[in-house]
Amino acid sequence: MKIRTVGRGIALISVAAVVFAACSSSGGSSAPSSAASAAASGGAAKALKIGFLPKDIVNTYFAAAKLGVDTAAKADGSTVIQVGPNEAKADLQVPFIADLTTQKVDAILISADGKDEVAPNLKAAMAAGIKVVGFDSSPAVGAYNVFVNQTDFSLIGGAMAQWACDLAPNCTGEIAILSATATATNQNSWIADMNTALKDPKFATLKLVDTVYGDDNATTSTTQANGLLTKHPNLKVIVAPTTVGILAAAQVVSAAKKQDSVKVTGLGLPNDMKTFVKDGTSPKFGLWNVPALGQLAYVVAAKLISGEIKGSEGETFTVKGLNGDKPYTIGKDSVVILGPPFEFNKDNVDTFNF
Ligand code: RAM
Repeated sequence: MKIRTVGRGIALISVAAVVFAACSSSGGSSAPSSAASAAASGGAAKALKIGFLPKDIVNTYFAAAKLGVDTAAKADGSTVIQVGPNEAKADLQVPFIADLTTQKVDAILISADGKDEVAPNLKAAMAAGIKVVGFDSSPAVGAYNVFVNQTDFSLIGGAMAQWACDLAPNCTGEIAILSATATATNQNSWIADMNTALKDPKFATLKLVDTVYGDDNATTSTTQANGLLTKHPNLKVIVAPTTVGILAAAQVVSAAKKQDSVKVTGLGLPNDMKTFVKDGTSPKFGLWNVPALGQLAYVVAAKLISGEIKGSEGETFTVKGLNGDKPYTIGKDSVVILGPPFEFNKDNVDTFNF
């Protein structure tokens, strides 16, 4: 393990190929303890009308992302209109895209429930002159101007394999995945990368016995977590690459007082998971700076609207307060990466507030 110190403390922890930032103030994304410090605007010349379309409007993860959008938009005098379904279903997102197009918003910020289902309507919005910025979960390539990815996908897959290894006794035994919806682009990429990572001989003693879907619904995720415990009595770790799934799994394991034999890891909101870090259910898990993700998505939209960027590979731009004020570069398929994610544990979880 390599530990590098930058900013105000231990910042970059490299575990094999996995780089996770803990408490970094100068890593890929700044680490404010609240959205308030994610204040840089898009520098828009005029007040903008921005449509914000999350996977669903119930999930608090998207409320955290919207904090960053709102803060940056406010600095520009822009308006943010949140619309979206009550359930994370792609077909339910489609009418909202059509509606935002009719409203002639300047940009749509979308986390897609399914990359292909939303593509025709997003393309129609783009044809009508609306800038489309995907964030969090990507629409199909060609159905957005820029996709703001929270972090390099393979970092998450590798990290989840490593956390499962760290939490299973002697890196040995059965593990299972509790995901979001079966069509989610982001979760599917992370799961694919985790499966690849698990082929490393160092994880040979871990056995992935199941992958189930809780649809980013608290009740379904709870049912699925209970189902995993019943179906796999020797299960050692539940890996949930979703803030809804990890919370449900942690609640189930903790309520059953099974945390000595089953651990929960994956991607979670620190505010949701503090209790479960402390009671031993989830000693480590990860995420990125969610308000900063929303902020970056807004700023990218504002820069597309002003013409400062076109969304082409190789373009660079800076956002005050993010990426250590260093330039972001638009990559292949018009993807911009926020920065390295954070690993949370008992030593740092209380310093985060989202
Ligand atoms: C859930 C959503 C979101 C994902 C996080 C980690 O809130 O599925 O898309 O990025 O988990």
